[in-house]
Amino acid sequence: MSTSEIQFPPGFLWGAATAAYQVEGAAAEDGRTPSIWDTFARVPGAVIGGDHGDVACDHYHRYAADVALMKELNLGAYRFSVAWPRVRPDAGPVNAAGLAFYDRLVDELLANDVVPWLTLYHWDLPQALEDAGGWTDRDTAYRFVDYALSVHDALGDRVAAWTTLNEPWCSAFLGYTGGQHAPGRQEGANGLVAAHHLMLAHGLAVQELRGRGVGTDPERPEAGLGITLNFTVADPNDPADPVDVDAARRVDGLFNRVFLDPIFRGSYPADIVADTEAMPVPGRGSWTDAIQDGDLEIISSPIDVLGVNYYNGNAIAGRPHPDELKSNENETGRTTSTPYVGCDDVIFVSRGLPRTAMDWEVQPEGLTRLLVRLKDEYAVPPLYITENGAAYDDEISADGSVHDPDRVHFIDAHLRAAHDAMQQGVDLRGFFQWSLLDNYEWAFGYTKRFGIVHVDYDTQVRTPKTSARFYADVAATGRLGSSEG
Ligand code: GBH
Repeated sequence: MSTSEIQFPPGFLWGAATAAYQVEGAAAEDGRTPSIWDTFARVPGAVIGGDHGDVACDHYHRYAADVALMKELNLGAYRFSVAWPRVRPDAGPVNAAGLAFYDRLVDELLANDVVPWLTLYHWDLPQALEDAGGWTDRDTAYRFVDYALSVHDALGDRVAAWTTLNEPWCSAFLGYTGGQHAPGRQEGANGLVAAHHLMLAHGLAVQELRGRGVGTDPERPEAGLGITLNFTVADPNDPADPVDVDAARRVDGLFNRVFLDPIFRGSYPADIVADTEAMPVPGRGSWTDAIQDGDLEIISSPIDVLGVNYYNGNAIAGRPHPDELKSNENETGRTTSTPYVGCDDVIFVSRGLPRTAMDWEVQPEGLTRLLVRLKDEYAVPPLYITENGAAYDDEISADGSVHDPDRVHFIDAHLRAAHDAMQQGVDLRGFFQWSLLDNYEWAFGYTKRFGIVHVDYDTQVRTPKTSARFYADVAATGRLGSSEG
């Protein structure tokens, strides 16, 4: 296949992303208390190797060198998250020592001309709040706003880009329905209650931060309020088979539309409500009882940017496949449930595409279709790809370099797919690699390497991979070269 030369527009934002629990370490320092991930990582069988984030990439202590590396790689922006249990330990009063880390980080970024792109919540709920019910408790949404405002008090003068939540799908459905992620609860439709409270937290924070002027300064065009959602592209395995078509509809509804519709249309998707309304939920008649008057107005408060995380799509089949359904046991022997509420009959069918080390199919054209769909079906604000990337089994070679041609190819193909969408009228403003560094890959611990920079977890030495050099070049020029082959 030959490819042509591509030029991204001037001002396109090139960045890389991380998340607090995945890179910071310093788990008990300066007053930080446990989050649900500190707890979950210690549940036998929950995480491969029992890995936890106590040290991770030690970014808490090495942030200055890491920012220097970003600069060296020509990155224009760094997407990071703030750890709620540093800022409000045990969900209590503000902890100045914890906030001070982000103060130092933001100053270092600004001194190096790297735009700080701040996410308030990337899955590390204070354990104290989970003990009080977690995201299935409505009060957690109000506690999130208190926390968000304390972060804004400290950083609002210097940070322009504010993301409320990263991937509420994972928090709600891997956390409370499937049990693959913290807090590891497997409570069926209670995941929809968690999703609603996450959406409420988002909307309330948007209103409060907007009230403080976030996203209203014309001098800061990169500024704004947003949320990052993760998406899938759910294709029926056999488009002529109504069973597969219906399975794909349900997965699309429970992954994409259950967040897009309340945010951009002010309502939950009727088909998903109809499918799930009668399902039992602990302590409530229906998950929809969690929706109070006015909630959807709050949730649909206007935002300035939508962050898009895309990794892969799936071919979806709907008839029961008992053999495959048994495979809900993970590598560590802990049994989990499907995160798709009521979808025990649904399986993902291999299309024979190349796969990453996560076993996810590599499907760049899915990104084009996703972006065009967002433009066509929803009144979306400007889009940023806030995560895209791949894990591969990288190895340090004898000369100390890390050659990762598969990742270079992955990045190249997805940038071309994003550019295709722009040619079709999508207002895409930037792209963040997941991830800057190899890091703690949640239930997979340190076994999966997503970084464009290799991390040696014994020495904490960072080694930019071939893909980092490739991406640095794109970031400097906005250009992808032509190739034959
Ligand atoms: C993101 O989650 C996270 O924000 C980030 O912290 C994480 O490190 C990164 O991605 C890599 O995992 O059903 O086999 O088709 C992404 C989570 C990835 C969850 C794709 C659903 C579908 C896999 N999503 N996944 S499959």
